[in-house]
Amino acid sequence: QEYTALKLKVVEWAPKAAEALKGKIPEGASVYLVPATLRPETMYGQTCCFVGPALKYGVFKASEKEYFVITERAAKNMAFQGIFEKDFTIPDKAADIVGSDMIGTLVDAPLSFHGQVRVLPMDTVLATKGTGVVTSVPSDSPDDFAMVTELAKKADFYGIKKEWAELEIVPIIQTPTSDLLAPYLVKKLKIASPKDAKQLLEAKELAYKEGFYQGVMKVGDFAGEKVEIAKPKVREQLLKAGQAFAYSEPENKVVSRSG
Ligand code: ZZB
Repeated sequence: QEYTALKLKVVEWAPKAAEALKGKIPEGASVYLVPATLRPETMYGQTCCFVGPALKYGVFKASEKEYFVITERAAKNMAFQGIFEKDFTIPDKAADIVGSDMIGTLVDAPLSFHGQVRVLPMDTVLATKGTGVVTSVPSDSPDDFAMVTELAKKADFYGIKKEWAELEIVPIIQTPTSDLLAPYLVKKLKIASPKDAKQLLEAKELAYKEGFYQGVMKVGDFAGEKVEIAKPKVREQLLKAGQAFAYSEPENKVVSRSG
């Protein structure tokens, strides 16, 4: 899988994260949460950034001035792919941090209408995929819409401020059925919560297909162009601006030793 890894610069740490990182990051360095996405053309619609509250992350040194918050597994893959400045075989880790400590952190979200968004919890984030950090686009990702709906409903339970989960969901892609495809599908398939895994998987597949083959951009520099055409262009813009980089996921193949 070829992902676009997006750099969400930390603007303000949640108190527990600030405590955990105290004295561990050099003065003047920037720290980024780095979600891996397959949908760079949807970045206009980012409303928050998800981490797994129980997942362990590292703050890895990418260069003298830049640190990435990702899983250890992703850091090893990135080191192997030559993404870090030095060719660390074992990536240089400045600190450990658990997802729950980052909830509430404010980050810059490149291209997003909202400019800055909060880090919020999502229990279904997999440690075994991407970077373990997920950028949330509730307009076009059914999983994300189901999760932000749940978070807004039960803000106290999740220990967040309700308004962090209630950023406006702006339409960014028009398809034959809707310009808010994820909310449309969540309603249509009667998805009540992030626990409806089976229907969410179906909704995700439908959203990918319809968005990619029949979607037209409503916003951004490529408004009016088909998603198929705009996707690589938005990606290139992000890469050129230094706001993202290519990250590929090794295939989960079983290697036979018997030859
Ligand atoms: C933004 C986005 C916008 C995404 C969208 C999807 C959609 P997939 O589809 O299963 O192959 N993702 C990335 N890493 C993780 C993780 N560790 N755990 C859980 N989810 C993860 O995986 C690729 C997508 O799954 C990624 O692309 C990311 O969400 C999420 F409008 O980024 B995406 C219809 C989907 N739309």
